[in-house]
Amino acid sequence: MNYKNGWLRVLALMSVLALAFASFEAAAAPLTAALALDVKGKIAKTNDADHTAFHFSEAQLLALPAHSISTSTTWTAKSTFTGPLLADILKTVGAYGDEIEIHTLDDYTYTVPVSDSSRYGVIVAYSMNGKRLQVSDFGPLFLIYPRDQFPGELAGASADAKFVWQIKALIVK
Ligand SMILES: Nc1nc2c(c(=O)[nH]1)N[C@H]1C(S)=C(S)[C@@H](COP(=O)(O)O)O[C@H]1N2
Ligand SMILES: [Mo]
Repeated sequence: MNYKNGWLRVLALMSVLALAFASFEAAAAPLTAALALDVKGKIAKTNDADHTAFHFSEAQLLALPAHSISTSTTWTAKSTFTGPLLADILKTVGAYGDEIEIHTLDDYTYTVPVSDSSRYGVIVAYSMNGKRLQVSDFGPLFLIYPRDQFPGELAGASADAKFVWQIKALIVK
């Protein structure tokens, strides 16, 4: 075998392997949506160009102190949910309203009172049992109340509406 031909074959084989590996890696990459959250309405602090919204990046959400709530929900067996306190998000943006209108990727909207944040220590969860919530699995952000600790107030069908998943924005009213 000719010396030059041999090396060309090795190079060709290596590029085929590299390409195959690259596409395998792309296919195996987890479908985790980047965390992001927009807060608008009655807020004293904004960080966007036209001063109407506070946009939380993934890094900003992860920088807030993480809190956990262990509870069952209508859709999930008892699990540990983790994320920032809704109260800390509201504090960061200087929220001064009484209600929060929540908007989601699937265009569901529900309004909860700001008082829920301190009464129940509500969290905006980005993980369940240590795993990031996927969009197909209530992610990227899921409003979690300590339902098991307040069965009278939070376990009924009417309270289910508070467990809003696929959150993309909060409007303080
Ligand atoms: N993102 C999102 N969260 C949501 C909903 C929704 O449609 N989208 N439905 C809410 C309401 S009104 C209740 S009762 C339950 C409804 O969930 P279900 O569609 O499984 O009945 O989840 C709450 N959270
Ligand atoms: Mo509902």
